[in-house]
Amino acid sequence: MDRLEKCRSLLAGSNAQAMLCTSYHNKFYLAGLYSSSGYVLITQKQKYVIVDSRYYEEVRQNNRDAQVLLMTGEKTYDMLINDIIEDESIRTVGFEGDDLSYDRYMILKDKLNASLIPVDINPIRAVKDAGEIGSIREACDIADAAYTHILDFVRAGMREDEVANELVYFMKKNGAMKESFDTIAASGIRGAMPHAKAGTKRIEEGDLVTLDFGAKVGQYCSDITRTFAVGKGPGRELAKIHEIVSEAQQKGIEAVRAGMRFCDADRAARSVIEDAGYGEYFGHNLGHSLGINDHEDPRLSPTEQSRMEAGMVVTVEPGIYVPGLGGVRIEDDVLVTEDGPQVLTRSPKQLIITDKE
Ligand SMILES: [Mn+2]
Repeated sequence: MDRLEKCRSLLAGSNAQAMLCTSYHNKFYLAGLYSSSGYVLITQKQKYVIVDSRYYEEVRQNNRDAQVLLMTGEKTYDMLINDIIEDESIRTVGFEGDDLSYDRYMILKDKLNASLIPVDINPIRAVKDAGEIGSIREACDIADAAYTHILDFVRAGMREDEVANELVYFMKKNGAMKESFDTIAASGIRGAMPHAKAGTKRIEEGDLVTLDFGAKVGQYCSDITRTFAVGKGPGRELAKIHEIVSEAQQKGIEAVRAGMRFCDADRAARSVIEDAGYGEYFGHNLGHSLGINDHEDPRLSPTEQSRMEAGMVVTVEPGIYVPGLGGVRIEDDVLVTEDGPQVLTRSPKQLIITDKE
């Protein structure tokens, strides 16, 4: 099924006769439009892209299969949409409830001559096609190269944000359009905060450093985490924690396969951490789906009962975070196939100790 077919088939199971897309990710997915501005309207007959003059030419070139409509001061988007509503006798229009603000919803509700119904079309993006997987692979390769670079670059005495900025600069120099999200760099006891943004703390010799970062290629994200030691090895407990997280991550990856439930992968990894006595220090999900957004559904959570399908891309990222001591997380991006997991990020996962000089 192509993207429009997937969208229409999802609509057929809802009460909406057409779908009005407003989010960056779904407008990009359906029409190559990555912008806060503009609308993509999918009806059973036609795909419409409604943009102003800033986007018109580019959108027209990228959407030979669509009717591209120009909104202006005289012919506003609501007039254009109402014309379509009338032409195609549409009574109900779906909207993205998780994207449209309350204010914009109230305006649309007032202006459009159809009832508005919230419809979640994000599931159409869950299974990736070959082109999408190709972009994610490239994004993973760039992240891997950046990790190799940063292991060589980092020294005790540097600030976390200095390391994070170097990482982003390297990725951009090597083909990334941007970073997937704000880079997480947590050293020493800050490692106990799973999502600590890179700060001004200086990295000390013997600190464990957790870097969680990714590159975007063609709007598709990679998302990788590694935890390494700077200059000398960490204490015994943190070294042991690194081993436990490695083993949990391996078990989680092995449970990624078409037909498996997401919660079963979470369980496989979580059991390792619980059996080692650190269950209370692993407070987040095992992972999430990955695509145009860094965090997509379905999640690899303890409660997600749905099953993985070939072509989905997920992260596997267990961690242990001990307040006052530090933390370890290891994350890979994994393609779900019928035959099992295909790990797309390939950076080494053993506990690396960087050079002193
Ligand atoms: Mn992640």
